[in-house]
Amino acid sequence: MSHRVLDQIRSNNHRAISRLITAIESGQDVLEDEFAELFAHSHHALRIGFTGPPGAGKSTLINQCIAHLLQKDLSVGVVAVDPTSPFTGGALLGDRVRMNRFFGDDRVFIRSMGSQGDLGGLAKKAQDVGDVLAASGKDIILFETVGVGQGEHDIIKAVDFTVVVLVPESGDEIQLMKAGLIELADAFIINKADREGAGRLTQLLKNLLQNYSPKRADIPAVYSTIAFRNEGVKEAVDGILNSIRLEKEKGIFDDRRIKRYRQRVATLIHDRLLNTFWNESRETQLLQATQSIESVKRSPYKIAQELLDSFRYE
Ligand SMILES: Nc1nc2c(ncn2[C@@H]2O[C@H](COP(=O)(O)OP(=O)(O)OP(=O)(O)O)[C@@H](O)[C@H]2O)c(=O)[nH]1
Ligand SMILES: [Mg+2]
Repeated sequence: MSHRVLDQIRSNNHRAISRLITAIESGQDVLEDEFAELFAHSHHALRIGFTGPPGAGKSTLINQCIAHLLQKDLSVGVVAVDPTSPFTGGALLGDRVRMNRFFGDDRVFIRSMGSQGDLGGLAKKAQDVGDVLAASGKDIILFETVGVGQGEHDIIKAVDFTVVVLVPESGDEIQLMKAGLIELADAFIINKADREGAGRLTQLLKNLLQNYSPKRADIPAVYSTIAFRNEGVKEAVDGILNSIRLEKEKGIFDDRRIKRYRQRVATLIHDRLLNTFWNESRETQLLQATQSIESVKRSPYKIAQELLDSFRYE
């Protein structure tokens, strides 16, 4: 990334943004000094994550949210992460079709990312992409991800505010608890309120949140929407922005950012150490030490220690 590219990003040149994101996606390391410069211009942006089961209406909701945010004179970047898709570069056709009404609008930049089998890497890349969009001047960065596994949770943990989207068919109380969604959510949206069971789920969730004593000061709000008819979405957007404003006043917002920054540094160290550790020589050493069924009768701790003994991080 040259200074010219940085200038282009900062002046919201969507082609340059797109190219840089492609570089990040393909695993090219963005040079640290230049990333630092870019990062310095990314702090103003609010990062909001939307997670929930497949087909809950996350993309439809985000699509409507964009319009409401634009009306508030807020520009928007969207990072739609699909861990199940190997495609990259906006190849999620469904998302594209639904969101392309903003095509050509320089206040909106939408990008889909696939996993290529590497979920851990995806979380890191999605955060970097969010920073690029923030540096381009976008006020709000929306992340969409299917909330099912750990890797997706890693993505959602990197945001300032997490919205969990549920639908009447998302299931019962126990499933909600199991999926860890209660701990994750800063707000809930019950979408598909036109469907049977939506009222019951909303009530169930509200009761659950009242009784469940999370280690947090305020209980997450529960909004009800019919995304494809744009019903309730404006109220949800207003409510969420208001919650964020209150969290800022109380210092909760900053605390969360600090915690997440710390986590990000720890993850980078974890990844780098592992990458440095597994060089060719250690991979060979492991293969040689485990060539026969006899050899794997030794304690695995011993092999691990031998490998570690040869490791000094420089
Ligand atoms: N009945 C009903 N259908 C809806 C509503 N909102 C969205 N849908 C439909 O639900 C389907 C899935 O919507 P998406 O927005 O693609 O859902 P998603 O959560 O982004 O899906 P994935 O990204 O595949 O996980 C689409 O056919 C939408 O038209 C709603 O409020 N009520
Ligand atoms: Mg979607």
